[in-house]
Amino acid sequence: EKTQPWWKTAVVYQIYPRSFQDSNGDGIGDIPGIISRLDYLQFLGIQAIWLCPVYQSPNTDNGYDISNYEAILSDFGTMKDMEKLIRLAKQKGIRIIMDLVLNHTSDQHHWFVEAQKSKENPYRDYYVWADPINNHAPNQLGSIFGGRAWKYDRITNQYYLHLFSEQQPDLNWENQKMRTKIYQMINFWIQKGVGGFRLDVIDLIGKKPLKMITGNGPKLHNYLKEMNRSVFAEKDLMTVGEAGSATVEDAKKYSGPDRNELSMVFQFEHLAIDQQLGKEKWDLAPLNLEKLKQVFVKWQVELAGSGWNSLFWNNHDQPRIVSRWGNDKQYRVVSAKMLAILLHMMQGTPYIYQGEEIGMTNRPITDISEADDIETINMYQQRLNEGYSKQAILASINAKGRDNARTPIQWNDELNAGFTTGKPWLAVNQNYQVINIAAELANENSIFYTYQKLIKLRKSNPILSQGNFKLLEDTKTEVFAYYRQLENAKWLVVCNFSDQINEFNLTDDVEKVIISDYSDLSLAEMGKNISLQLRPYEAFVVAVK
Ligand code: TEU
Ligand code: CA
Repeated sequence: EKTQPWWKTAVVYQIYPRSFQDSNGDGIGDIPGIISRLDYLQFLGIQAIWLCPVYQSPNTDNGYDISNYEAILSDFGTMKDMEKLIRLAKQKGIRIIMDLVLNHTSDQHHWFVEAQKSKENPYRDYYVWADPINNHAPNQLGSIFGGRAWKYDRITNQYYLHLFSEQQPDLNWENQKMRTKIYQMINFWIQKGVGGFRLDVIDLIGKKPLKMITGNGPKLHNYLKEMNRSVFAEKDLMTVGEAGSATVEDAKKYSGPDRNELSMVFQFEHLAIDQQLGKEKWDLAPLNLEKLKQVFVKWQVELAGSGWNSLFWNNHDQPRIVSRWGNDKQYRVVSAKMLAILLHMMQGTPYIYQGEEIGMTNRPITDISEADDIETINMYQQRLNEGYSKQAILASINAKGRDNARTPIQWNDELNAGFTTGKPWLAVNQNYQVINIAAELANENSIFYTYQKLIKLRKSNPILSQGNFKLLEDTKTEVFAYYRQLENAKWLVVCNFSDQINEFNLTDDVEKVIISDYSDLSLAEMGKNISLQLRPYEAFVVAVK
């Protein structure tokens, strides 16, 4: 049997550097801080780190506004520190996946500083410009961070495109010279020995803004094929594109084995289920479990053999999953484990967002002054203007705001949770004395050890990376159960996605327990054809005949 690429049995750990570990007391996490925690990550067992942007940036969007792709932000350290991180991580079997923001730069990037000077400037066409129409913006296109996506530039009497903030002008991918510069930059990082790339909002680079097309534009896949030929081909890299617009059919194009584009994409269909249809993420709706099952089943079944899934509950843009769909009060530990088991038994490459492995929770705020994120702050202002009450807006922010996942990592129960000796850039969650890594490591039944075990299982059981997936249809809605099967091996995954007891009829012959979230689950009770009373958030995986 042909060997699989390394990333098909890997688990990736996402680091938001600003909040991971501060090493010098300035309250900002940094690269030396990450280096000091590599032993912890090795103990967890992950094979790669997706490192959110560490490049030079004025930080209007915490690094997603890059002013120099080939320099490290001084808050985070130096290029020497970065090289050291790549080298020391590699020695521990951990590859570094860099975050590439290719849809836009910072307005302080020298390309944009030049481009703004005149219509004749050689960098002008690196960005997207349009003439006014009747003294107004060329069209109604909106920015993802609120307001119009067009900013008027007085010097040249034109508008430039910014699909995110005004300080994030969009690059013009139609420009061959710009693309070549980008490929050179990517090669710069490949030569430093990185293990791959996460490509920020890659589905937007084929945009046709005058036609109101943003995601999935006509030349998108041509650009990706060109990029692959120019930089990724024949190298042992993992590439994951963030593609909020991706359907299953799109994902096959991005990640199909013969397409020569990317290894996989992040799609967001499963994370859009708790928002009102056709509205924004702030417009909350309860989780519909039937829908969640349908979405997972569709992606699992349809990408099998013709693409590759990424599996994630969390990232730096999403609220904490244990607060979102688990129960962070009465059943925090067991619901966090259930969510982990449910996801990690599927086919694809799982991602763990920092702090998820210890069940970190959302951080509620009572006043907008406690918010840091540009998306949150813009939305607050916009909705106030539209007449929403403060209370309603804060409820949305506490449920969905990006700061929820960005609070510092809780290492121990000491000052500032061991994150910094100074004043943290964003307040530490007040529950750090109960929820912290030191406590997790000291408790053999902790969430941490469930994640550690899940990572090991994926590494050593081809059924997880290669087996097929089949939902059990005849269960209660609250019970999410499926089979994985590879040749003679068959695993049954059963998850009670509820704080109530739910019945499950076990019809298979159980051979052994692979993993469970209640430590007292006993094989002896698991006879064939018995009706099990699943406890709140109970989850187990068993090998069956
Ligand atoms: O996010 C893409 C994106 O569209 C997000 O703004 C997303 O819609 C939102 O956070 C969910 O509510 C990527 C990065 O992950 C994000 O941090 C950046 O702000 C954004 O691109 C711009 O670079
Ligand atoms: Ca620091």
